Order: sequence, then structure tokens, then C-alpha cells
Amino acid sequence: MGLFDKFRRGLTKTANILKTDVRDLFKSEGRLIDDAFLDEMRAILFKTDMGYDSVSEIVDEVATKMRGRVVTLDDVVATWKTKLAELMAQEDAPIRFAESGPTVIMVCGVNGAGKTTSIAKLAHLLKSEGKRVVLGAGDTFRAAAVEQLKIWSDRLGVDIVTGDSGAHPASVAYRAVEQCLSTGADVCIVDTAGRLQTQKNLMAELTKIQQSIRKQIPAAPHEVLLVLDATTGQNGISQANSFTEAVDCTGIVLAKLDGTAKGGVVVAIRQQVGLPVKYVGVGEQPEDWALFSPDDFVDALFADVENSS
Ligand SMILES: Nc1nc2c(ncn2[C@@H]2O[C@H](COP(=O)(O)OP(=O)(O)O)[C@@H](O)[C@H]2O)c(=O)[nH]1
Ligand SMILES: [Mg+2]
Repeated sequence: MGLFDKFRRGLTKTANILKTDVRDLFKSEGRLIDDAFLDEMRAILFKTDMGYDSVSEIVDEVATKMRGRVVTLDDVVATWKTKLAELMAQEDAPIRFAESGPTVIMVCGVNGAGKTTSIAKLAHLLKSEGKRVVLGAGDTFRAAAVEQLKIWSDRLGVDIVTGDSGAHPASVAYRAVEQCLSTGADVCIVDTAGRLQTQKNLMAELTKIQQSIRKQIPAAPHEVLLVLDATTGQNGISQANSFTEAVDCTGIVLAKLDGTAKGGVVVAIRQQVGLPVKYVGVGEQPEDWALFSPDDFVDALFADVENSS
């Protein structure tokens, strides 16, 4: 399945709502772009959780280009797409691998965001590219979390390092990196807990894990991915900001895009968080994972609207 199709699958709920609303916007063949139109358009885009600033920019663009003219659905949608892709533009942002020696990727985010599942998906992708992967079960806070990662490692056929119960996550991370180095593996992915008694403890623990990884590879972790749950919409943005205060995150994974009709949240994230969106999760299986591409994203978002016109 290509990227476009993965985005289509991930955006089914969002695209369905858009399709109905945009059809209503263009009940007749063409429409005059006036204040009434711009207000209706604003309300539609808002529903997708793109955020106030992004919506305003798109409305302004349409107003500047088209006010006073009678235009077709295709004209308007083309303008939305161009503007949206521009708002989300980012440098190509897949994993930055270490120049030599293993690459270490640390994965953080709140409880239930989709960290462990995303690790499985990333491990699956890297393995399919011929890389050898070691997983570090750094969420020692819940026994079930270690078990969940272990099941994935068996299913995917990748190595895993776990700790005894009560082990410190920093020591698990240390041993995972050690195993990666000693076996000549290419990538070590370290899972972390999503919730400790307080946010302060969580942040301190993430810092400790980072430090213990650096004891063996000073330039590591090469990536610190922050997993956000798309179904929580714009709440993810405040989470992103508090995580980036504590650890140097390098990119965002947006999980559960398929579970929300507010897929426009990606636009708000790109606008309000200074990090690239690297991957999106579009289901629960290892292959339900797509490299984020603004162009494919907007094409998929409006594919149904365009086909129905
Ligand atoms: N539909 C869907 N479900 C997901 C996705 N990613 C994770 N999940 C589900 O969300 C739940 C929590 O995920 P998990 O990886 O355990 O979260 P963690 O607590 O952050 O490690 C699980 O039931 C996953 O199957 C996704 O992209 N799409
Ligand atoms: Mg987990």
C-alpha cells in the first residue's frame, strides 16, 4: 500500500465529514465568494481541529484571491490544498541515523498515546529495510507494558532487553544499548513509561534514561520521538510543549490518526510545535504506519471531495 492510500485510510473519518460539509457549501454549481461564504468555510475547516491560526490563514488566502468572484468547488479546494501544504511544510524528516555505530531512538509520550505500538511499527519498518533492531523495555512501571513489547518482539522477530521487576528504566536502556553494541545491531529503540506519580518524576526519569544512553554513545539518543494521540486533538499541543521542556525531542509521531475525525490537528501541530511530524499511525497493525508527507496528506484529505464534484 502506497503512502497516499495509507493517508486515505488514516483520514477516512476526517475526509467523510469534510466531503459532506463541502458538498453543502457548493449546493449550486458555483458560488460567490462573499462574507457569508467565508464564514461557512471557516466553520467547516474549524471542525477538523486545524486550529484558529491555520484556519484564519486559509480564509485570508481565499478572500484575497477570490472575493467577489463566482468560483467552483475545485478552485476553492485547490487553494486550500496549496495553502495547507505550505503551512505544514517541513524538511524531509525520516530517522536521522548515526554516522557510525548504532542509532538509538528513545520514544516518549503520555500513557496510552501509542508509544509501544509505534515502536513495533517502526521496528517492523526498519527490519524490512534490512536493519537489525534491539528493543529496550524501558516502561518498567507496568508489568503489562513489558509483556506487550515482548509479544511484539516475538511477533516481529527482533531482540528485546527487559529488566527484572522493579528495575530502573535507565538501567534497562543502558543494557539495551550495550546489547546493540555487542551484537553489532543497527538500531536500539527504547520504550519509556507514560505516567509516574507526578509529571516532575516522569520528566526526571526521561532525563536519567537519556543520560544512561549517553554513557555508552555520547551522541545518542539520535532521535527522541514524542508520540501524540491524534484522538485527543489539540490537547496534544500542550503535552508536546511540556515534554520538549524536559527532553530534547527531535520529532513527533502522531498515532491513531484513523481514530479521529479531527485529522486537521496535524496542521495545528505543525503550526504550534517546533518539531517535524515524522510518522503517523493509521491502525493497530505493524504496517499501519506512514512517513508523514504534507502533500500526500492534503491529497488524501480532499480526495473524496474532489471525486464527488
Ligand atoms: N486505531 C489505532 N489504534 C492505535 C494506534 N496506535 C496505537 N493504538 C492503540 O492504542 C492503544 C494504546 O497504545 P500503546 O501503544 O499501548 O500506548 P502506550 O501506553 O503509549 O505505549 C492500544 O490499544 C493500541 O492498539 C493507531 O495508529 N491506530
Ligand atoms: Mg506502552
